[in-house]
Amino acid sequence: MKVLILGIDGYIGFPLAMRLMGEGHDVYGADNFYTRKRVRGVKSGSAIKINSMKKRMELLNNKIKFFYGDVSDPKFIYDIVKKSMPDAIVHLAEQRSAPYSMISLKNANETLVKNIKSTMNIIYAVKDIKRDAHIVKLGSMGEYGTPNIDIPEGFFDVNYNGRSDYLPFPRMGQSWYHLSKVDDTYSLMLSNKIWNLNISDVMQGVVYGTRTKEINDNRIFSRFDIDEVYGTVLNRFAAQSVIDMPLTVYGKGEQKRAFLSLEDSVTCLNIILNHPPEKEYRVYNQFDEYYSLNYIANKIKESSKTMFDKNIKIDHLKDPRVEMEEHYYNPVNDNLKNIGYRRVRKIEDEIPVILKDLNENKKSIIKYKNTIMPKTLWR
Ligand code: USQ
Repeated sequence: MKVLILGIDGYIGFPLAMRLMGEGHDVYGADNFYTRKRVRGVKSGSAIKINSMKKRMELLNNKIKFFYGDVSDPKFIYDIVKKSMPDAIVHLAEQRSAPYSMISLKNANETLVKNIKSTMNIIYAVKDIKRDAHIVKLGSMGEYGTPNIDIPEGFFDVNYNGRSDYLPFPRMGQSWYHLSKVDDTYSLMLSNKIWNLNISDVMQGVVYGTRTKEINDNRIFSRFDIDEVYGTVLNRFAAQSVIDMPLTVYGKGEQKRAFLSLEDSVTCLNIILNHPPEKEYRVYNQFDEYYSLNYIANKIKESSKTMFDKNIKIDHLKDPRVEMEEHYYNPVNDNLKNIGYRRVRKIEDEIPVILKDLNENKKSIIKYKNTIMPKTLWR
């Protein structure tokens, strides 16, 4: 299969490229190092040192064809789709931080414009150049918000005033970032309806971890963000514990979120690529399990005690976000299970691996320490 990965330099993009290459696919990738630049912009960096793209390509024996450019530029997308004529395009190239989108009007607009435009560019390039290509688009479990009912995969049966229909499940994103993903979802749905494009829309939970089965060599780590803007919760708690900082649980910590390891994320995307839809728009809720933030914080605390005999404190900070701190949460993830997904890494086994890797990178966590405490306020 010929696969074009947009955002190949990212946390998930690079490990996915290694997985696909290892399975004998022809991998093409695009990136403009937007995340590297934006993370530097908040005076942070990957807590685990990563190589330049040139070096990354060399380590992979220059088997990947890399295109430098911006996915929100239609000319660039048309050009690379023409050059690669892919069987599948994996779109991981959006602005991916909810806090970043909440900093100012400029950040909100940048997120909305960049994300919505990039998805539109891909839709049109596929329609015009390679209509049978499979678009695998990274959305977010956060598109659904936290409704007081079960969360299905994209659609549900509705009975209203004596009539019934099968309709998109309500989306209630809690940041401009999440709303940009909601917009993508509706654009993809429409593109399937009018042009029969093959779409897998992936509602992914919070990803954690330092390793996949390909990351067994210290030279090929993926990036690992810990700052308040780009770091996600479990990875941040792990980094905080390594430098003996209290864990920064926002609010009561009874917020529940869907999680999966980096290995499981790459595994799921690979399975989805191997199951292209036939002129269908399919939604996958991509996660392994859901947990409360208190549960995650306690797991990190326990592992720090067992591994390093530390007594890490758990702080409950006033929540900088506007979100429910206690709520019902019950999403399903049957669609992935139905095409063969089974959890690869258990959270209990993965946390000690993360702590060990981060402990070896303690100096760099200390270097970025000032970027850890939350400053971005939703209110
Ligand atoms: N949180 C803390 N302490 C922290 C950081 C976060 O308690 O130090 C809490 C947040 O308030 C939130 C939860 O942890 O309730 C998750 O926050 P997060 O920063 O890990 O994740 P989020 O902002 O939701 O976004 C991340 C990715 C995004 C992806 C999303 C999946 O950045 O790209 O779409 O996870 S989901 O959360 O399912 O929407």
